[in-house]
Amino acid sequence: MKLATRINSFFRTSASLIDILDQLGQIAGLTHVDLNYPEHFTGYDLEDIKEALQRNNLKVNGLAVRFRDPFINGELGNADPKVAQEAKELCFQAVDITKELGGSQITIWPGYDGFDYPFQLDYAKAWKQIVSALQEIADYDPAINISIEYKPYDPRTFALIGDIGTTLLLVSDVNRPNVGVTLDYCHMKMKHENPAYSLVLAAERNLLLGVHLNDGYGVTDDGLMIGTVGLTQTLEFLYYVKKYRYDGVIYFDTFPTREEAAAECETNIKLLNRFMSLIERVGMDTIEAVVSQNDAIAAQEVLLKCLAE
Ligand SMILES: [Mn+2]
Repeated sequence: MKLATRINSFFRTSASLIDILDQLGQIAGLTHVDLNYPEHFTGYDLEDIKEALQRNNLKVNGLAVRFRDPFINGELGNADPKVAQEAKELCFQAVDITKELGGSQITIWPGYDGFDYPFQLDYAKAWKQIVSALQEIADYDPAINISIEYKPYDPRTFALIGDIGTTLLLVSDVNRPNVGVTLDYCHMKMKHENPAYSLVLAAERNLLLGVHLNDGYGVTDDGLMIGTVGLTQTLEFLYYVKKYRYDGVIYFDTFPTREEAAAECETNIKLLNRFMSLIERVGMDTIEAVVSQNDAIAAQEVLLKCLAE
């Protein structure tokens, strides 16, 4: 499995990205990193980052574009053409650096493209503007994938791109082969989606480019360790990760605000390995046979088998 973890979790106790890369290199099982652009690059020489990645045997999955203050009223869909252009430029730069670092994709979470009040936003105009911006970003370098990570709210009351259906509609409107979807478990729970179903909708269309695992209670983006709250839903989600042979990176998007970040990451890896071996022990065919019955009682066979001694 290709695994990555959230770098910002380590900034609580480490001031330097290079130190953090050295710490990540010590965690058995971690293979990739996702870097935030521009924040993780500010004050560093790209060559130093490359060197730290190499000596720690870490590959770059891609860059996550982080939109800050100037974009709080919208990014690609901002009504001010100058701000919208700056948002695009940020994505172009992220594509360039991703390529330079040997990564394959940028992740765009359009967290500020949304609204808080009725009559605040011209929905059709913003939508069309986002579609055309994503087309430009996708065409800028067709070798780099563009993955859209949706989240239903926070920081906006309503995100424009807030659920699996809307995201797939967006990807369909953008209509470029290098545009797809990143699924974040907590974001799906916030929208009351069942994560496995969202995965199937994306994977059936061959659009699954990223998986962010974490857990939470569904109201906010809790970023808890994986499977700790929604064990059965996580197992179902991972069953489909295997079934569709998703071979991209699994990224632990967790927020160890009190916990030691390396130990927290190692626990996520242990949990994931255990969940995957449970699924193997029960058997993909057995699970498929259970699912084909469309029977609530029969469905518990999977859980019972997982819990069997
Ligand atoms: Mn995420």
